[in-house]
Amino acid sequence: MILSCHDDNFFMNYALRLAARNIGLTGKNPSVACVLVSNSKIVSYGVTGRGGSPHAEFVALNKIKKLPPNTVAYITLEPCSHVGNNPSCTAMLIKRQISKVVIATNDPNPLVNGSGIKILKDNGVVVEEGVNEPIANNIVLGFTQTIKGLNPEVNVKVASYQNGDTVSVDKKSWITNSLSRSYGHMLRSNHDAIVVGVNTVKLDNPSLDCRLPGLMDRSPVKVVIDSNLTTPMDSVLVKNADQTGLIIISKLKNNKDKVLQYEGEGVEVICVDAMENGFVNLNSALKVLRIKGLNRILIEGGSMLSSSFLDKGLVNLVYWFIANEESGNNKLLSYGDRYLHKLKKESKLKIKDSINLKNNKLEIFKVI
Ligand code: AOF
Ligand code: ZN
Repeated sequence: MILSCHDDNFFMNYALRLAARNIGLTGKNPSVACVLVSNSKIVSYGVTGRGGSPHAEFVALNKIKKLPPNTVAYITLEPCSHVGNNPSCTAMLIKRQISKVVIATNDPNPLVNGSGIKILKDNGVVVEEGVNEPIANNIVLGFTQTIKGLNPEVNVKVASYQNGDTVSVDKKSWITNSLSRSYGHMLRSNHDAIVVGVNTVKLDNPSLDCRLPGLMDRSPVKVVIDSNLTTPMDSVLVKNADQTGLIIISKLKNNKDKVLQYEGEGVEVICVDAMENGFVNLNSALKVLRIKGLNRILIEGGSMLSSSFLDKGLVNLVYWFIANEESGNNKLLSYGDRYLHKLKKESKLKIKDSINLKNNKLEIFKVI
């Protein structure tokens, strides 16, 4: 049976939703999903596993011993054609006599890059490309950037009062509601690393964990940008470093004793070069994170650090949570706060999505 175009969209959408579930869980490998369909019915499905193995196609094909004739595979990324840590998915699809493969987007990995599609076609498999491609591209954006040697995907999280004043880092009590905070934790779960500045550690002493029920094991690596190595030894991040991982990125300096002290607590200290203003070079920091296989980075503050990343043109998306409270009008905005507002005013932040979170709102902006 030949499935219609309508079916292609439907099943690919289902596959894309599955792939989205494992974002932040698959290491430097992208999260991919494969849905096997026969007679308009799903007969199996798979998503890339934790740490990037097994591949989605392997999971889907291994769940079912005998495939019905004319099975169609809906795959969110072109199947791999090489043997790496995992066997070639293209070879597996051919061996299992899949009749048609519908693909959302091509694999930018130079080891694949169209060869998966070519091999399938050469072996008589019908291939349909580009179905719901923009959604798939968003899911694999961090991977696409890093495989090309570019910086990881960098997203910034900000919270502000209704009148636009950004929540200052010294504000201990929450102004956003619990739904906004849950969404914030969900963002933590689908990024590979959370980055904060050392001042946020000193003022808030955060744990930066994902505390959503069922997703607690998805807490990403924590990173502190700390030019002068002053992260407090008794901070929650340092105390938990052994279990949850902590990287401190500092500028080049001879402070071996301090480094050894942090390392004794299970912290990894990495030194990079400094910018003219004496702070850590953020481009170099991102390069270090890319080399460590961290493809999606969430900047959680403070506003100075976020605005520095924005100023250098390093940010992909801004997640802006808006509370239902007004701030007092005597609040002075920090430089970082003012910079964020300036970008918004100058239309450098293009609205991509707006989500209602009870009496709060989340606006997602693409940085242009
Ligand atoms: C797929 N299905 O689920 C994923 C793919 O070292 P390996 O063997 O794991 O290969 C890694 C590459 O495979 C990765 O860079 C990307 O090109 C592709 N990812 N391919 O067929 C999957 N995650
Ligand atoms: Zn594969």
